[in-house]
Amino acid sequence: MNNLRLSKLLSLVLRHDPEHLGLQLDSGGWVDVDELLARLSTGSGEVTREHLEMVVSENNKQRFAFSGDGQRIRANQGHSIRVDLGLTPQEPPEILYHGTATRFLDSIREKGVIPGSRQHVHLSQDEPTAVAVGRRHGKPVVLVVRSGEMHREGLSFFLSKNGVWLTDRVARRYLALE
Ligand code: HQG
Repeated sequence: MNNLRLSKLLSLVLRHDPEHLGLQLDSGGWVDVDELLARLSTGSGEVTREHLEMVVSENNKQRFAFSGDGQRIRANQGHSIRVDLGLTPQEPPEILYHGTATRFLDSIREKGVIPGSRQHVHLSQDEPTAVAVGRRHGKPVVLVVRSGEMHREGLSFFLSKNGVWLTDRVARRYLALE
């Protein structure tokens, strides 16, 4: 299996559909590495621990992490399955960015930014990252989020291990929109 295919399969299984490989995530989103390797190795050839470690360490967005003892693995963020990542709420920067596509703007004006199928709304620390996130859905547009104000009003923010800011939703009034 090539690296990209393995990485995409890990995203699917560790964020959305562990059943795809007959696995289950624990409450923290972890799966046993040996079990994962066994399931990955049934189809088109063996996946070794070394291969998995390489794909995890070289992943361009650091999407996955091993537990401290190396026996378990999970996705750092992006889940649609309900998991508790055990992240501690953090004070966000005054401004964060949400990259989206222009075709969603009308609906966002109405409802604010909502998590869709994922557990959280994903926010970026810088505009170029947000543009790249938005481009996945169409013509990109970057929304400026008044995260500092949200935080002062009691809303929680979490910073994933790979640098993505997460929050439950962003109400219309915290967005700089025309
Ligand atoms: C949009 C990638 C209509 C929202 C990225 C987004 C990220 C609304 C889409 C991570 C809406 C959901 C997540 C509303 C929000 N009406 N559309 N009221 N509120 N939306 O893929 O943020 O490469 O679930 O703007 O880098 O694009 O997978 O979320 O366009 O970190 O690791 O609904 O996925 O990471 O799309 O991306 P997504 P996202 P990975």
